[in-house]
Amino acid sequence: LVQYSRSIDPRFPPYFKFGAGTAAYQVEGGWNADGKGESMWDTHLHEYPGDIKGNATGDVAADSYHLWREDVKIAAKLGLQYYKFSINWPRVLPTGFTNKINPAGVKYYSDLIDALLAEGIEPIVTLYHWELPTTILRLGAWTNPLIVKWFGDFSRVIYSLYADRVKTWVTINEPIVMCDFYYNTGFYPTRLKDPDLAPFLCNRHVMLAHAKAYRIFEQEFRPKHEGRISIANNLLWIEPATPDDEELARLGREHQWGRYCHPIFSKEGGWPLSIEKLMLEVSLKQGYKESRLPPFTEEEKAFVKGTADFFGMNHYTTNMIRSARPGDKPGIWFTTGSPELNAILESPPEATFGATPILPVYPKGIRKQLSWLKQHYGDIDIIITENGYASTGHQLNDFERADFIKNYLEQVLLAIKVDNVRVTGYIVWSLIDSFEWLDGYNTKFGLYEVDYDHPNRTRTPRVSADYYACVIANRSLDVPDSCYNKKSVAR
Ligand code: GBH
Repeated sequence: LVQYSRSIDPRFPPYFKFGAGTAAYQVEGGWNADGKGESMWDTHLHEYPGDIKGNATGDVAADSYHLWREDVKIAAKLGLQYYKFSINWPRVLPTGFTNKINPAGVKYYSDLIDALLAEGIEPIVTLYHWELPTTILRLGAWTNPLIVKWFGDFSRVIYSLYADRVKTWVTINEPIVMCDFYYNTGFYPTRLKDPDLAPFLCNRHVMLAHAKAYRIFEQEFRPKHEGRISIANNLLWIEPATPDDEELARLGREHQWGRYCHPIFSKEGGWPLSIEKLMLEVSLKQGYKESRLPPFTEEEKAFVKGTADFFGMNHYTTNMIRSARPGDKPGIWFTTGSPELNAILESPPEATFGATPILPVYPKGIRKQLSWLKQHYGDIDIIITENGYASTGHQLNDFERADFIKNYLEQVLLAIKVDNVRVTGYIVWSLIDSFEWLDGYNTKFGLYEVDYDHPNRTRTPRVSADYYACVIANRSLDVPDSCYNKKSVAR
């Protein structure tokens, strides 16, 4: 592990807060415990076990439904200021709708929130990290416009239960994954491969559902409770592969995350104009009579615009973009390219890799990303709601993860101190090893290892946990060597 290079003042500003996160399906288990309904992940993995590496499911996962006290203990030991977790929608509303509320689910999150607050840790609650009730999956999931109302109703229930104690909310996690990625591959619980229409219907409904949840808070809860709300977008930083690809990179960014940010954060609202234009042209060429990216009415634009009190940024990686050459297949938008832009995405040549080939490690990208946000959306507070490193195997000596955190945080400090970007928080993905979607339990992101072969799901700190605890305690990247001592490897 290389010591911090002292290229800038290594101390974090006093307002900056450190955290770590998890998501309900990835850690909770207790899939049918105490009156919980099914989410689309429960149903999908029971119907198609072979879809996931090692036939893994989240039925038990890290068993945080029962072991949450340990998670709180770990969070306190690390000295976290934020713990970000998500609500499992059908754990609270077993039918997906508000006709039935599950008292055990209500109590679970209530106890967790109280325990965090008792340790001086602020909860950041994500309303939706892909735990869609199966009832709503059957009704068309995010392609059904009624989801806007249903998500609003769900949000109201959650605020009424916890807004007295929770002060920071994220409505929806990474809509680009559940819209663009799910519907372009068909591997995910929606099991629908429909690249032409579904991603864009989903995109539109997500924007409106987010805004609905925001407006409900604003009108019904803000008078009584303080609170900040935003959405957490996955921002893949895109660099031009050659000087000729500058314009393509601009379009790529607007296509990649502009569609999920511009309607909320831009001055004018609505879709990014360049993408609105492009999607109309492409759609007409394909014989459609209108754009596959359905336009917003002026009223809808105004409804969505400004519905965020901070910017929630999940950032993992950077890609290079270039025009497709003859023979290239501009595959799936978000990971390999875009048919609409006739473009290919590739890893930066200098990148290094953890265990996930689609997440090249490229720390400089995060600084560029942060500057881009300031330039385009103004001086809004930014919380880095996810950033983390993938490893495999039983590995407590994860110096690479500690390095990853240090190198990304160094770029964040440069953004704060040199570029004057208002970054106010940083949340490591993730607190503990969890169910990594299609990768099952092979890919690990945890500061703490979870022993998935043991019924107790024993949690053990990795070197990165000790390192991160030191950074938090010192509020600086300049930490003593003793902060990353070698672990004795248990197995
Ligand atoms: C985040 O997504 C998610 O918010 C979080 O839940 C997830 O655990 C974390 O990143 C790490 O992936 O295995 O074929 O499903 C970031 C985007 C989406 C990129 C899932 C990796 C895995 C491909 N990630 N994707 S697959």
